[in-house]
Amino acid sequence: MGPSGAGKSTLVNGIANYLKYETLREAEADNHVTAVIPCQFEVQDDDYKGHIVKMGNADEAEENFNSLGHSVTQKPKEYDFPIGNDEYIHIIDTPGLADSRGVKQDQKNLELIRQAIINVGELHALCFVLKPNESKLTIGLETTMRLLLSIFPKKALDSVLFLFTNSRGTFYKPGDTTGPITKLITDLQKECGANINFGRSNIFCTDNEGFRYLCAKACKVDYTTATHRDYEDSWKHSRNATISLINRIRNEKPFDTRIINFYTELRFVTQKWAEWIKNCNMSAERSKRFGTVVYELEKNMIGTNCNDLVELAKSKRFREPRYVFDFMGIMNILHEEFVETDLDYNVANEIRVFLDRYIFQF
Ligand SMILES: Nc1nc2c(ncn2[C@@H]2O[C@H](COP(=O)(O)OP(=O)(O)OP(=O)(O)O)[C@@H](O)[C@H]2O)c(=O)[nH]1
Ligand SMILES: [Mg+2]
Repeated sequence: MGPSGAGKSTLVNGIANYLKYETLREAEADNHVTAVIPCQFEVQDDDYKGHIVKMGNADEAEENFNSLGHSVTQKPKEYDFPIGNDEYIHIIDTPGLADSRGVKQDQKNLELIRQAIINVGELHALCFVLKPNESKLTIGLETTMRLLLSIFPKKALDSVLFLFTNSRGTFYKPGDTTGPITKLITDLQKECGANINFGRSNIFCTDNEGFRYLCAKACKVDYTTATHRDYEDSWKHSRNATISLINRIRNEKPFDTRIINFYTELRFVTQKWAEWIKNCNMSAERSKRFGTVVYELEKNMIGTNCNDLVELAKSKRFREPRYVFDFMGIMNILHEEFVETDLDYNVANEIRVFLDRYIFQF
């Protein structure tokens, strides 16, 4: 995931090749380049004349090349690569955000990403793909990160990894982007207690120009942005980063992505529950149940913004609980409130249906 043009699709193509060839020279000797995702880019010769390099036939509904700042990748798609021992790595490439078509397009793409994540069932890593040369926390970078993070429960944030592309110029380090990302992480920690690591163990730096060089060669276009030695080095660094990334993911415990839907729907039904609560006098027990659920929502998701609901609970004598409930704890509270008692207000039925659905899923 990440901003449009960060190099997500190129990275997936790079990985496909790094897993096949140890060195750029080996790949060249084999005279073969794998482009699992069609790609297209322009290189300029010494007279600044542009030459198009094009690999694979792009279906416009999947990869739509344009020079308008629109996201090239149109929808999330999974790519699988064998990594030995009968194991596969499954990577989902996604459309980029901060699309020049504006907020509406970003919302559409965000929803496509959210659905793809929920459908996959289990995720071992949430990879943010970034470029190393962003020295400011621009609105584009900040909103992209905030929107994407808002999909996940806080528990999933241990799986956040940062993948840098284009990093030869910064010696395969995150470079100036360190500042804005660190600031954003600090802000999120202050705002909602989200903990995101940004350090040696979850930063992986690549430069996929070795892959671009191979594509250009296959199209008989001279690619001379750097020396052959630089491309060989890029290949070596990017391949090592790919291997470290795979090793890291292998040891990661996956999280159940259906939880995302659970919290989103819980937010929705809780809003209705709140409408009912606003107008009634309730026992301390019942106000505690409502308060605990909204407090849990507020604690668990970034950007759900349930503060208004927490305030409502407090106005009904709710005090913040001493410990945070987990998913099953919340299910039990809802069960107590809506199944064990025979409430006859509309929302009760809706919540019962919601509970039935999730009780059997997990
Ligand atoms: N030199 C260099 N160019 C890169 C690298 N990664 C990507 N590019 C180029 O940057 C441009 C954008 O790359 P894409 O892979 O299409 O970016 P994306 O993140 O998939 O973009 P969207 O699909 O629009 O979200 C292309 O011209 C790539 O060839 C890199 O590591 N080094
Ligand atoms: Mg793409």
